[in-house]
Amino acid sequence: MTRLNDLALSAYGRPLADLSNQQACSMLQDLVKERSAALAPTAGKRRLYYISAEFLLGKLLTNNLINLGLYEDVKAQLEDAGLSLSEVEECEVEPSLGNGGLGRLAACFLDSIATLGLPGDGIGLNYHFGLFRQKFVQNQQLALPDAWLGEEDVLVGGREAFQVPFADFTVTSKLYTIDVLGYGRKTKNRLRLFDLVGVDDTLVPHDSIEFDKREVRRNLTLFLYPDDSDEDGRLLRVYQQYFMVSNAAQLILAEAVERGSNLHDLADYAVVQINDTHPTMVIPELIRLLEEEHDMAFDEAVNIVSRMVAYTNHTILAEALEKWPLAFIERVSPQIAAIIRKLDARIAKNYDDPAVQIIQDGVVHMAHLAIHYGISVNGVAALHTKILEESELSSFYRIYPEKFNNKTNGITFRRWVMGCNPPLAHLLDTTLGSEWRTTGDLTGLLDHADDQDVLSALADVKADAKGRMRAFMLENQGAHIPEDAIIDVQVKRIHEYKRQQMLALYIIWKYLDIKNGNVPPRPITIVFGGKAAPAYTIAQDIIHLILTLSTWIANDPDVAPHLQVLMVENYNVTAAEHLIPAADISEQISLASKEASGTSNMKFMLNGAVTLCTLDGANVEIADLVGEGNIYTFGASSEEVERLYAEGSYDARSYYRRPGIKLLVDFMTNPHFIAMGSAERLRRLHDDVAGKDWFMALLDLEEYIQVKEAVYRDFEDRGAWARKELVNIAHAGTFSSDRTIAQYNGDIWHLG
Ligand code: 26V
Repeated sequence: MTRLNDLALSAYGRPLADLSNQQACSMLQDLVKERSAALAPTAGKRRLYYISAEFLLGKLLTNNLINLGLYEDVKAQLEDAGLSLSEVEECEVEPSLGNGGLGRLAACFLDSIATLGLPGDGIGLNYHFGLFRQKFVQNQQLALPDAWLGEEDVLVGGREAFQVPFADFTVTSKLYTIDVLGYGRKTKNRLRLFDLVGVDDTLVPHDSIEFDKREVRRNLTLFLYPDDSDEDGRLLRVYQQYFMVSNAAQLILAEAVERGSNLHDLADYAVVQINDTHPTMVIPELIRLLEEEHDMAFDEAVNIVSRMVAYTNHTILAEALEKWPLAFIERVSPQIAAIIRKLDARIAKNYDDPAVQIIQDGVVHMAHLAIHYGISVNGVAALHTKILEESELSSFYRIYPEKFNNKTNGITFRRWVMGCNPPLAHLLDTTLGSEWRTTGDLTGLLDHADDQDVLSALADVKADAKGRMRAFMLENQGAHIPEDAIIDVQVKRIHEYKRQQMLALYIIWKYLDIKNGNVPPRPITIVFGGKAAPAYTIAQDIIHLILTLSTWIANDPDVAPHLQVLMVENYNVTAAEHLIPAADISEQISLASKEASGTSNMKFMLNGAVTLCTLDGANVEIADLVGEGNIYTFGASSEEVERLYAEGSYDARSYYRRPGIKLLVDFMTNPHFIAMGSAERLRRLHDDVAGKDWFMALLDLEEYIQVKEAVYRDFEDRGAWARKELVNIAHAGTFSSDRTIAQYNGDIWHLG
């Protein structure tokens, strides 16, 4: 392996020990670039294109070093020189190209596709200001532009790529490439990020994410999910989507031809996985290109494209199922609108069920387009797929039962244990040997479930992770976490269905209980993290409630020593890597049927947290694997919830009136508490929970409180708890994204 000291001397004219962290960071990034430049692209006739509006990559350095097999050596050499890899990595800026679970899943998938040696690239957009950077001001979320690209482009080497024809003008795209390395592989894949030639960063002020939405020729790739609360914003999203898929389609065709396709056999050369509906217009765009630029007959083009596109559904929430007025698509690309009309007419001719039409009342249902003209529809956990088949998409399931399949999500072990928890990876090596690193199989741990040495080593690993997390929280936001605190974590986008408000109500209960003299045996630290969509008022209100509770409790000397509430500012992949290894309890408390899968649940489990959950998404599979006693479940079942919605019989008011519940909900508007925050926000949230509670937090609240108390009690039996931790880790292998990707390939892609 390269002597880093020699590298330092030649790059900076001084020894490694004298480099700043920033210099060491750029030097290592250059080393990774050089090594990956030497790798050949993964070969194969049939290539996968994974198109996604989001890729939530996280920092790349550690992951790349792990995959190149350089990690241990680099770490040791840095340490010998008095440097630390984790401090060096702090100098890397985390790319801001994703939003939540769907985007992080795409990043884990790229890692696994490369690791399995499969030929497959990601395709997305290079957003200059990404999602947004979250700041807390006066206990409220402030959304700022995240200028992650910095002064100079982090992504060098972009090349002019394609012309994208919009209705009124044509733009030129630029293509950036991030190499995607597989673990221990000699080949690489790529993430291809398209940008707009002429994009103008100066449209965005420093202190706000507002900009002129109509300047499409200059704003197209500024933000991921620009505000869509007005028509200009919604139109901009359609522009972005068409820009993304037109580039993708042009790239796919050019590369297929390069590999020898005559385009009549295109489906043998390319398969497209569309990550939720955002890339659905790739279907009409491929058809358009085959017709217009390659003189193919419409029917043949439709036939070919319908054999090469597969769709993954990530949510059943009605508001997240994309529907665009045909008139918008018409304004962006009349050719695409015309093709969609023709595709719709075929369906209307063959099927009279109104539920399966593509265009309904002038609105295009993107998922319907993807299902009719694709080879596969998959959900992301067993329960989710069942709900798609039996209710949400049942009309489609009746027509095309063979298209439906489940692919339970997974996470890459390179980032979510080797990268974020090296002491745990080391313990797994010494206990099991290192095969788990490639097989993902951790079940051998079960043989050690009663081995006191292993259990106590596991306790040390957790203590170590807590130390790193406490340092992170201190450095990042000046929070002091007690050394022996239980760490109880809920990190995910802020949404009513995920029910952060229910955990907030528990906190109020616990606060009052401690006030009444019931002091817990050790301090409890409850940590939230997550961003709220800027236009989603109630989610902003929930953040405000959490932050106000945090201040309120910190200011109460009776309670503060026993209960602490923290919210991580600007929760992102880097923060997750610090929090997850330290967690004792993983909060997965969505209203049953609403969380398609969840993936943080898998990351927590892999790092030895015990799950407190409803039977929703992949929690169901986790519960089946670890068995009773190693997980805590509560709440209404998904069938009960679906029945309540179907009957319209859930009555929040009747729960609110119960004295125990009313006390907690009304705390939000008690005059002292409200004086500390925004009366408008707290009253609105109060009235929403008490009067509507669309995601039924009050339905499950009493049982949640009871079960949560049992969890804290059980935590005090340290031996029994360590065993639960071990059993959870032992079963996490099922959730390796290598397993998920092998299934996608076996059932849908057939690459190679
Ligand atoms: C939908 C929309 C629609 C409104 C505008 C912005 C926007 C952005 C994203 C989406 C789709 C979100 C879907 C999503 O992230 N689903 C999550 O996917 C994870 C990976 O499959 C899964 O684990 C989570 O349960 C699911 O919520």
